[in-house]
Amino acid sequence: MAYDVNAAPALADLETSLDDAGLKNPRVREYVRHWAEHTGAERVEVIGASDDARLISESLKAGEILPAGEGRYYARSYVKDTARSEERTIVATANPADKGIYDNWRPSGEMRPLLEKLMRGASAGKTMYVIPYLMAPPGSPLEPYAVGVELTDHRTVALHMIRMARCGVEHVNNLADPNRFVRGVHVTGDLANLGQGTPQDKRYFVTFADERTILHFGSSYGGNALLGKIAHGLRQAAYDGWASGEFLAEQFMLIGITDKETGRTWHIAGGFPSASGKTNLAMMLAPDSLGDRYHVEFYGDDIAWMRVDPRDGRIYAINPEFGVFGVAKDTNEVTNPTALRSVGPDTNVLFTNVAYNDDSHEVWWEGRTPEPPTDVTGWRDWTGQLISERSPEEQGKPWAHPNSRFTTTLTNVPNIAPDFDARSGVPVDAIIFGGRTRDREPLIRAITDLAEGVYDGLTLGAEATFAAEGVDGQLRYDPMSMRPFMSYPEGAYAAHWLKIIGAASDQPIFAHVNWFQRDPDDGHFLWPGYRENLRPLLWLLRLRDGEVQGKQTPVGIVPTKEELDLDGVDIRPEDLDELLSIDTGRWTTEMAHREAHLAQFDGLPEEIWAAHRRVAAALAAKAG
Ligand code: OXD
Ligand code: MN
Repeated sequence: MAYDVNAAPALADLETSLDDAGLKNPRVREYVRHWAEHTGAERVEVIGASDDARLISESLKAGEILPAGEGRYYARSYVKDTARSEERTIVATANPADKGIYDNWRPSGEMRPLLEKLMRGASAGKTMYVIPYLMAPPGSPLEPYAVGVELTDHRTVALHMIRMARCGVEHVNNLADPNRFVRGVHVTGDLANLGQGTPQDKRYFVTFADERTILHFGSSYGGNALLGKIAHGLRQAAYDGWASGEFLAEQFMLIGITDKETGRTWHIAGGFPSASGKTNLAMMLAPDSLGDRYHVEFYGDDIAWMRVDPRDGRIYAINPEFGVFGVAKDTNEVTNPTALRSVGPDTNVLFTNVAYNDDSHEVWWEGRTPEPPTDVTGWRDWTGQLISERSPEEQGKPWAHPNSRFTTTLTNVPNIAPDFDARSGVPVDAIIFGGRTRDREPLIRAITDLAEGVYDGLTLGAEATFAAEGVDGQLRYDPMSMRPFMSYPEGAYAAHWLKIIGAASDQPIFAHVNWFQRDPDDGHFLWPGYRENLRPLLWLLRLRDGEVQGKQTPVGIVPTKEELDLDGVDIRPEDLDELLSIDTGRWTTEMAHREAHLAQFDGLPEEIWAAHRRVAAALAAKAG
């Protein structure tokens, strides 16, 4: 269909709607005008958090969302639009030196015209929602990097943004530099005709990092569409943090642990590749036997920005987000009761792609209960198909999509930290990394040297999850859990880490954790996990405070059995021995894989290579 420029909103109407919304920033208005004309949107609507109730009722009326109990809502996505697409995600700049191994770099001169062509007229007949937002607690020293305006032609995306970011015109009206905001344009496109996953794939998700512009075309799902979260909060912010030399933006959770006896609170930030339990850890409760003494507080489950605070020389972290976009699968009373409480009645939670009951408005996903509801009356799977009409061959198919989600604001999380929106963020005592590894990695190993800590983050990985992804026993490396979000070269990334953390006069301790070691014979997990994960973390904090010494190994310090508080844990002595020991042979094999992994990265700082050689030499001496 030819694009008819006359269908674009009359300029006068557009100005009136911007005036009515109180949008004063002239540069934002100019930007909205440009893209409204370019995409051919029929009308423009500026929205913020206070529009949520109205947007919800409009979406219900239009059938875009369905009621899922009191103050809970449900949406299905298009069937071929269910996850972030890494192969279609690109970082584009003018400088070829920005090309790294994982950032999928392309010249912006090539990508700009492509995206402009795809977006031209592509929102015809639709409303363009203008969403000014802030990816930081208000008043944060990182606020200048946190301001953005997303334009989206999808109302459900707008509802997600309101939950995931602080939204409203107040975030852009009085900027010291009115031009300093991230420009994010999201155009859904004709989802049924985009060739998702085929050689004719028309989708493009591009961050023009040096222009602070994000253009995403061809999806309305998750990080493809909520531009504040991953595109701005991680890719753009990581680039900005590097370019400015001021901060790190990482796919990290952030928690606080308070000792109620002494009143002391520690904070831990940490990166985990997907499917390694990051959200469960971030929402963890203290085990019953330690609950009288310790309280775990939630700050965030997915993103942390970290900088040095000149006032005390410590690393401070903020969670730039305002909500949780959590994976529903396997969330239940055992794995994450906190998550269930945060999606209860009147939380205004939005579920996506879980199973839904037309009659009772209940939702269900795999792992919510051990078995699906026995009475299937009214139940539809995530595609909208009635379970009762499934053919015999379809019976085994999951009811919910494996990447189905719940979207809820931070304030619904029962153990949200009281200072979660503190301007300065919170001081970080420890930075942890953890993957899903069935052997080799002990329960916890602490690293006190900065370069060895960064080296450990760069060699983070998780077991390949299915055969096609990797060789048995070999990790899929995911440096700092940032592989899909890297926006500049890895060598520079490592140097930037050394610089930022190195500038702190009181540096966090590093550690690598692994809750997933298994018995090679019967496959049982050696460590009970979940709430018990607090115990190795408490040991780490005591180590940092000099209260325990642990046992030095070639790959870090591990706890002695006596140092780990195991009161109330049901664990076999032989499993505990295994969890706290280092298999030199397995580690030596791993070192060769690490070397090949690191060798891909141009300009990797010598300190990182030196750390690698130190660990290798210590292992060789031990094997001796
Ligand atoms: C992700 C997410 O894709 O947090 O990592 O949604
Ligand atoms: Mn994530």
